[in-house]
Amino acid sequence: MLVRFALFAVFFFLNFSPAGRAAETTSPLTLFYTNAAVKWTEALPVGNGRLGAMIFGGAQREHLQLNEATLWAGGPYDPNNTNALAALPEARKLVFAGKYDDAAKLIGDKMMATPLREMPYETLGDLFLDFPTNAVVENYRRDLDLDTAVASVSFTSGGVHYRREIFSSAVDQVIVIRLTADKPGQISFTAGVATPQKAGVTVELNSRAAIFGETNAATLVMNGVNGSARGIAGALKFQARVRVLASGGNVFSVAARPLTMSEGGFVPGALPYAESSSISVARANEVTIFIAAATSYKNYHDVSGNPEKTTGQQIADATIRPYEKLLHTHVADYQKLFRRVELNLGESAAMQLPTDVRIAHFAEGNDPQLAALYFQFARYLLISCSRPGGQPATLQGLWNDSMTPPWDSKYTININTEMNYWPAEPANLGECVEPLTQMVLEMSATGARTAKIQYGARGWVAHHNTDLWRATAPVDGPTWGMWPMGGAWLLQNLWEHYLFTGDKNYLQKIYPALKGASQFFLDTLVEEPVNHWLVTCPSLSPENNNPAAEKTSITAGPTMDMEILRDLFSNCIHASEILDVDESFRKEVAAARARLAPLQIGSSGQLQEWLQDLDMQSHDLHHRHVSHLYGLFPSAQIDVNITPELAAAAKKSLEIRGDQATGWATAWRINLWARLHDGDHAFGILEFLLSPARTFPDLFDAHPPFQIDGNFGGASGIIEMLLQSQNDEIQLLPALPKAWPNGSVTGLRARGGFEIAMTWADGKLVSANIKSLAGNPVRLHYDQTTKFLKIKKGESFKWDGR
Ligand code: FUC
Repeated sequence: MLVRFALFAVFFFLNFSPAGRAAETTSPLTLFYTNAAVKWTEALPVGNGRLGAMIFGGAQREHLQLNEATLWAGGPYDPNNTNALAALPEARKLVFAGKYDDAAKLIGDKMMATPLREMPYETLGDLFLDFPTNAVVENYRRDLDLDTAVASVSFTSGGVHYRREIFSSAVDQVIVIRLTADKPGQISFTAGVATPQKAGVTVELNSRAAIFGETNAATLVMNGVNGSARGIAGALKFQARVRVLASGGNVFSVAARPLTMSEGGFVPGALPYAESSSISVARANEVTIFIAAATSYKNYHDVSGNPEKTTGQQIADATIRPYEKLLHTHVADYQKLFRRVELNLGESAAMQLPTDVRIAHFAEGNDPQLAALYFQFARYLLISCSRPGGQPATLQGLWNDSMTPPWDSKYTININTEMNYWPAEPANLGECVEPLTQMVLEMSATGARTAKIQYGARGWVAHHNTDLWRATAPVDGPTWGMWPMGGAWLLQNLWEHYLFTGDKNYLQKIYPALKGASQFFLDTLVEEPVNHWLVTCPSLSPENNNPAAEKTSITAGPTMDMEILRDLFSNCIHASEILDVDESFRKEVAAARARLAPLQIGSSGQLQEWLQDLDMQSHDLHHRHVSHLYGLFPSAQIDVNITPELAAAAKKSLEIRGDQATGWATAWRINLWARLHDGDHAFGILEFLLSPARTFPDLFDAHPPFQIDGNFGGASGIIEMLLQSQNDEIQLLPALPKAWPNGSVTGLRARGGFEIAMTWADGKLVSANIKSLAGNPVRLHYDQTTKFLKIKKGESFKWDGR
């Protein structure tokens, strides 16, 4: 097999490889391209959880589009609508009378947030490096190494081989760009920054900084204020610093003196930045560029930070460290997280092709490794956009080039933000959930105001969106916003963190939020008139119009709400037992749980999405959201073994909905089919997700437009095909598709505190290693065999599945 592969590789390079490709070998963990990015979705992302860049990699013009995770529009604000509470009884009456459109009108008039929309996440701006050459570029390659989190660009031009390395260090909190050439005195360029923000750029010259011998330095300093949006004034200031440190040659500010041609300068064309605030480097041997950025954001109600001090310090600290040291600490820090999981789904010659070509051909079926790369890319993205102390992954993670991005690149919490974190625990990146935990705890404070002002209720509530300022009131319009379940769903992600780790301190920390959310529903659930079940009202089944209405989604007690509430109440009860608190409250919660509307199977054998059997009259049978199937995944209330009738109904609903939808919705379907133990069906959907229709050349998910949830949901789907651990049972290879007959994985996590490694061949388990991290008992299942085990904490059990 190996020999065959090697032969093919040689053949490939001789016959198809553009000049020089053979020079660099492509590891299984590398994305690579033979052209510079033209579009943003061809550029490659780096990030340290806070500071991100999209790298275009042009030979004549390098372009880094930059982001800082707290640079959003607006400032602390209170969107709650004081008219809502008075309108609530009437809204409920109209819903229960079946006058959904009238209810929606009333809700739209009286209950929506002011402003009606939340604040967008914004770009920081762009760094351009313009190189004075028109020489022919050969041997061009740009790549992103997921094993080191370093992007690089290399090419030959005018007889010189040039190389750039770029990474965003979480240790040093700067982006580092290293430019080298294989001959001395060959690096000349002009560096400038541009931004759509209200900002000014100045240059600080530090001539002869002389830190590493013959060194010159200068710094671009961009100071600005964030945007205002929807009537909320920008309350943040920000600063970005770009320090250019050259070894050999000279560094000038163009403002001080323009470069002459003989100094390696050139007459720039239309530069996207002000020439008066750019830096030129002439004839350097090598150059290191440091980028730091910060805003005055401290938290959702405090914007008194000092970005100038922060960036100044970060740049000063980074500059005195040799490049090799910066690189080494970055790689070591990143690999602590990244290297926990290895996945091998099989290899083929297609691995040697550029990534964009592989995406175009994935459906042909000879590139199983691309699925492994896609999985590891999601892990790379999560490590790069969600680090402790920072902000959670937005709709675009950390990467956004606009002031008005799609859906504001904020947090849509009726699926998208939750999906972002689906792979976090099983893919052994539990630490990356910390920003989400912090956000939810903050929302439990802002959401308490919404609960009180808009519902007259205790506890807290959040609707279908939130932003940097932790807004929790219903936004956008009744059809999208009038959904009180966003906070409760997010709590399920936090609960999962507890299930995977068994960390009681963590449980203690999130318990008040669990309790507060439960209190809100104890105060606001109402009895529906037909069966006298307790239901949410008004509410909706996310973004799917109510078939009994003309054109609104407004309804009472949609299935998803009941499912989320069953989880919330159960988790709250369970937590209060573990922590031994709130005994009488626990009973109240249990009583309410018993009265929730049950799951119902409709006349077409489908799982009902609404209280009434309306699915087949849907305005959109193939709607992207599959909200009522929450019970099957991410929840486990519906289970092929425990509740087979409901699982069959969920399957029917899935068949009706179809396989292909927007990026995230396609990814959700993969997870659902894996939970139905149909690996081949799941794989067929993965083929669509990994096609150019749903994956951009840089492997970013295409809703379209770019939305990162599909990357994370897709990775989660791949895990669900290999390993499941719901309902107290670890299932090995529960949905292995025929397309992956041979493979192995190490480092996956299972609920209850286990770490799993597996090898399989010819579609059958060869061996599994189950390491216990918490000493909990476990039920282990493969194929037809179940084993009950008690593995001591820290010890492992090896199994061949028989
Ligand atoms: C939800 C989805 C859309 C989109 C948006 C960000 O509203 O229905 O498809 O993903 O979030």
